[in-house]
Amino acid sequence: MKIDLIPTICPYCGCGCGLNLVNVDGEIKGVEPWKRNPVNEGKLCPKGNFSYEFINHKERLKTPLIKENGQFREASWDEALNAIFRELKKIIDEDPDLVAFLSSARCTNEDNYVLQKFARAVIGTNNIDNCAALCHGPTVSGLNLTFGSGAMTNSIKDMEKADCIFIIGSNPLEQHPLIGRRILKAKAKGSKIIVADPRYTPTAKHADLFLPLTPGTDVALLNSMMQVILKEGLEDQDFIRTRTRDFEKLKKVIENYSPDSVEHITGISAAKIENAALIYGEAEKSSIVYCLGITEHIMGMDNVMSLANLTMLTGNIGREGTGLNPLRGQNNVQGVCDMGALPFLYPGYKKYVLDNVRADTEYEWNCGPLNFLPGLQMVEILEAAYDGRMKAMYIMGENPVFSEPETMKVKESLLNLETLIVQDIFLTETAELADFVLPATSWAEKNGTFTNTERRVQLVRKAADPPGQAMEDWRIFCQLAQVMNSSEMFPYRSEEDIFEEIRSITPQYKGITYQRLKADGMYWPCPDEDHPGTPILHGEKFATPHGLGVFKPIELRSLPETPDDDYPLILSTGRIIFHYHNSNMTGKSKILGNEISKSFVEINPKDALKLGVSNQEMVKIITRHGEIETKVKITSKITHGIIFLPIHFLDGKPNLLTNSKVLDPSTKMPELKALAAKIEKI
Ligand SMILES: Nc1nc2c(c(=O)[nH]1)N[C@H]1C(S)=C(S)[C@@H](COP(=O)(O)OP(=O)(O)OC[C@H]3O[C@@H](n4cnc5c(=O)[nH]c(N)nc54)[C@H](O)[C@@H]3O)O[C@H]1N2
Ligand SMILES: Nc1nc2c(c(=O)[nH]1)N[C@H]1C(S)=C(S)[C@@H](COP(=O)(O)OP(=O)(O)OC[C@H]3O[C@@H](n4cnc5c(=O)[nH]c(N)nc54)[C@H](O)[C@@H]3O)O[C@H]1N2
Ligand code: SF4
Ligand SMILES: [Mo]
Repeated sequence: MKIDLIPTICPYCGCGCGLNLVNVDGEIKGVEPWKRNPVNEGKLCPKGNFSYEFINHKERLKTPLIKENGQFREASWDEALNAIFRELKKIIDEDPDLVAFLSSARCTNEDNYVLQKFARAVIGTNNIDNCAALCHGPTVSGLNLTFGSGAMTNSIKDMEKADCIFIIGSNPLEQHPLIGRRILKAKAKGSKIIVADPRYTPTAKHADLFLPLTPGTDVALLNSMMQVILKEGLEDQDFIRTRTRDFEKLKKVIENYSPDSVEHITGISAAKIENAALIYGEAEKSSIVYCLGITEHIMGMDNVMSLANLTMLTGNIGREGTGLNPLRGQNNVQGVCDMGALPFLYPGYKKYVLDNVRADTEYEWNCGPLNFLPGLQMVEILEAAYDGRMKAMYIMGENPVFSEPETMKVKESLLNLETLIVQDIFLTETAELADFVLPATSWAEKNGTFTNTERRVQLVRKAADPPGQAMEDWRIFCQLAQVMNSSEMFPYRSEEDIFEEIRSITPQYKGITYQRLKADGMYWPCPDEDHPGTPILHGEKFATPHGLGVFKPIELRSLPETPDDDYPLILSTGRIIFHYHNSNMTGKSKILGNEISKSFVEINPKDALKLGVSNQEMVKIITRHGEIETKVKITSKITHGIIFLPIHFLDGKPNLLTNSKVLDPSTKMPELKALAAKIEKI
């Protein structure tokens, strides 16, 4: 028996925990701790512990598939890639912007870099987006306007140094468990924990102060906390004067948000708001942690900028133990954005509307003139497909049928395309609609890098051979480029070759090499090979063009739907610890499945009594957009008037209930955390 331990990175959440895959006689059989990995110090959450179980699953895609007369048949790579080329060629000849790409936060930096280069240089379109659009899009836009950069400002380890951690719209004990562990370590050292969430989550249990706020009212809470901070003289006047601008504009707006006046809006007593402001404002080092409870609203960007205001008002940025920390969701969602798999930006967030940026890239890539027309965002791509303005989509490692709002409309949009190509490791609900399905290697079968939520770039290492003919994502694009007579632009022999090109055109990655990553990974920005990397951002100046942080006066906007007589409840959708998105990977683990594998809805006992429903009873959840059936779970952990549906289960698909028509105008974020709903007995 031959046993190998291969150190690599967990394929699920943005914590980016290190683990060892155990290869026994050529097959992955388990996971062992990687004790010196600086992110997780050998500890893993249940998903990481059982992350190996789906790798050898019999449902893995093993050969390319071509749909004929509504049925898939197996095909060789040669046949599939040539057929894809013929289909795409017809469309590109008409207009390259009739083709769109979805890139993947589950894939490596190398995969994503090659996808966006293929889309831009071979196809000729900027229609490239990824799931960040449904996740931290408001973070990227909101922090760009205030700080000049949309990334987490401090490191995970650094949280242990905070005197106060304010967790708002985030449940790290379940969704980022190894960050949750750091928060508990900070608490053990004396840090005060504040949690603002409509649910008494496993994270909230550890709070010194819990604020059970009404969904969508965060701006009122934050403005009011800022009013108290100013009244008590807890603002950092030096910081405001030397490091920021537009403070007067902020001051004017927050005057209208006294704790008394927002009590009935937020559902939190004035005394608690004052207490939260004092704890956050008086601490020497206060850190903010936030996630989708802040961003996944149509006013998500307002929420983000309001948090940036609070951070700057108290000077809690640029130092150890402070900062504004959006916990990025997917294992490589930071990286997919860094790689420029975005409709408006090139690798390194370079603005391609600038002629010199395009000219430099044309030189680097040795390609003809690059398209300067702005690309479409994810929801716009689907809308265009629905209206017949998009003819082909190439989807790598995304499952929009499950994850985008309004499932039925998403399906119609995809079916409306002339050509749909899906590259995945399983035949997902999206892949089932495709004309071509291409089998990719999973994280365990590829080399490359992931960039975790704290901007740490880490090596992913191949631990086994892929099943059947499955191929690395980047290699599939190289082969397609060869069929399309563009192979000279993709001369890569290895992932390291691709990384060398990434660092030559992505300033943040310039000083990072595979060699340097071998120890503990490295934080970007890293401008040269002697630079140690940057765990804390905005130390001396912000990343805005003038170097100053910008205060944004934010007024509370109301949700697109508020409860009324017909739909008296607020429906929130979210996550639990054991499963990941539609469970297509975690659901293949027997052990995680034993924990839970069926849909349920959390209801407060008072609401249950009023509705006359009992525990475990099947009910209908109905919104103005659709309905599903699921099982009742009565719990006092959820606030009266709110119901919570986990997004993970195929027997209770969350996006049959959501709406894609009302979006935030600038970030195109739909409302995923607060919809008017009712519950009916069946
Ligand atoms: N186990 C597990 N972990 C995951 C994932 C997974 O599927 N499963 N997915 C990963 C991904 S992609 C992401 S983006 C992250 C998401 O991580 P989180 O954002 O932490 O997860 P959610 O459960 O979606 O929502 C977080 C919290 O926001 C609260 N909330 C809802 N509305 C509001 C509001 O208006 N205001 C406030 N203050 N709070 C509100 C909810 O009650 C919930 O507790 O998790 C990552 N980690
Ligand atoms: N109602 C509601 N909807 C939501 C949310 C919510 O809270 N509520 N959350 C939103 C958020 S935050 C997110 S991030 C999105 C997630 O939405 P998606 O990104 O669509 O979700 P995933 O299931 O992570 O999709 C990833 C796909 O990649 C495949 N895959 C995994 N590894 C590889 C690989 O190496 N190569 C290839 N080619 N494929 C691979 C998986 O099999 C899977 O099908 O969902 C969003 N949708
Ligand atoms: S915390 Fe996230 S990265 Fe770490 S083991 Fe769990 S799912 Fe994997
Ligand atoms: Mo996400």
